[in-house]
Amino acid sequence: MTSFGKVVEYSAKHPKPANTTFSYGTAGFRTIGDTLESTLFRVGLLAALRSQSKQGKVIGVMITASHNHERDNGVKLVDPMGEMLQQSWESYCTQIANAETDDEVVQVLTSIAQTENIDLSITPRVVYARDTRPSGPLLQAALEDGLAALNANATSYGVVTTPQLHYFVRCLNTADTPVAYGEPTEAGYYEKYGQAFLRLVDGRSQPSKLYIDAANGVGAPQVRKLADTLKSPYFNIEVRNSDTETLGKLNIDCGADYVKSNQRQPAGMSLEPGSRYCSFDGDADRIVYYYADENGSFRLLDGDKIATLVATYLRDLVSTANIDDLEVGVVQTAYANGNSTSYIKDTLKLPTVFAKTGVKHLHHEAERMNIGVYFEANGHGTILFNPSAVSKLQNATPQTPAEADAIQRLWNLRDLINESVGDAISDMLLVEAILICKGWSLAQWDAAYNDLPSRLLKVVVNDRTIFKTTNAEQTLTSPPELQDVVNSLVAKYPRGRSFVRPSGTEDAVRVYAEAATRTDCDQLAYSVAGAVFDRAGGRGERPDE
Ligand code: G16
Repeated sequence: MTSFGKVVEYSAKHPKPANTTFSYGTAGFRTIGDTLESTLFRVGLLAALRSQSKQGKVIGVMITASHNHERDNGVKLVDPMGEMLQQSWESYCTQIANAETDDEVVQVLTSIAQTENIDLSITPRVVYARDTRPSGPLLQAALEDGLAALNANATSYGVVTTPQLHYFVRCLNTADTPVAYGEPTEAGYYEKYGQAFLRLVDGRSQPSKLYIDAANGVGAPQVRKLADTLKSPYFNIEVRNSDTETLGKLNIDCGADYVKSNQRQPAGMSLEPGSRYCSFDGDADRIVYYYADENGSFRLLDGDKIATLVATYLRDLVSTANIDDLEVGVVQTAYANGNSTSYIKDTLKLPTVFAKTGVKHLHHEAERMNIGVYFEANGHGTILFNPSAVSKLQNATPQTPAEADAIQRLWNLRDLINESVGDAISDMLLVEAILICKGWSLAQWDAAYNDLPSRLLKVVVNDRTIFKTTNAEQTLTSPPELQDVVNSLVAKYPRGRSFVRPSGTEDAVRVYAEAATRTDCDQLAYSVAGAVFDRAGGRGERPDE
């Protein structure tokens, strides 16, 4: 097929490493950066084909390994509305990445084009960006070869956060339509979210300084640009862990994943009672808050706490707005603290559902709700207003100034959040706006409910693909009998809960446990991790308290 005429020649420059299998997982491809050159080239080809399958809509490609170690890298595709790649195409990604020869690459492309009935005369349009990782430039060059091989109209956004790239894709594809999302530029991004924030907090008391741990990643320069754009006392920040130049610092002893997993402050931050802190991860799509209480103890406000804060605020606005049948719901994963779920159901009286780990799964569940709040406990999430909610807001006829104000606030909130994907910067503005409007400190936010003690552990095993799960990843179906062992361990502890699942982003198995006391929780977590290690091919050090 002539459309693929240049592919073999270009592909020869990016041979696939022998004896390596790639898989498009929770967040795209993710592994050691140096092994990904052929994959990036091929993702370029696939992005072009995906654009043609969408009649030339713009497709995004983000080169990042987010919270992972600096030596890792990864890539994911972004669909036209800024959402994650449609699931049915994930297997095409895996297929093309694993083609053993250049000719096989062409065969896979040809087969996809036929199966999807793609018009190859359409000019593909693709935009791409990367985070600050050292392997980024080389991988970007491989991607550019893939795009060139299919004559794509390709534009680089340079080094930006993952959610910024999602935003640009949505803006480009909605430009000049009734659902235009914004200006597809960095300045447009800061303007849209920044102005919505200022509209929400106008006239309220100014907050104290917010210390931001940027994980030595791309979030550091980007959040500073936001501050420069806003120039507002409502956005009074100091950025720490902002060294994106020195090798070996990204995500090390800092960042949202470190803070959430270790339940302690990052390096470079000593906590003063009364002060306010938050951490982004390496590509700024996750955020967690924290503070020291009056005894100096570390207190974490993770994705569950953000979800409950946001859901409470939205529920109250919706109630004041007095719009019939406008409902707020919450989507969580198995990692959600049991007490957060009880709080949502029993105190807030809001519906909540569970989805598998991975924002794409939560996003789809949230789309079914009028106003869907979704957050993973690790701080990855956002809010979605579905078309029915938007039309209810448009048709609302407020009878009182309070109703009119609540409706206006709901519009402003919608403008403040990145509806394409979880976004640390826009989520931070959201949390800040709600806290400013309520006049709350972090301790007042934290007081809504107490987390059950929880622990997240990693176990390295010989082959994590033998781990299979069901029931929103809360139950193992393989290896055989391991779930029975987990069940018998859980049964020993009051309010005990534990599950085991293979990571989609790291070569490890994750073990989550919670229980009524810290001691019980840790015992449960380590005994489950030990059982995984002993019975399912543990490698390296056995997990031990
Ligand atoms: C990615 C996904 C998240 C997921 C996380 C951990 O985050 O986007 O939805 O929670 O990986 O996944 P796993 O436990 O399967 O490794 P990020 O921030 O690394 O892109």
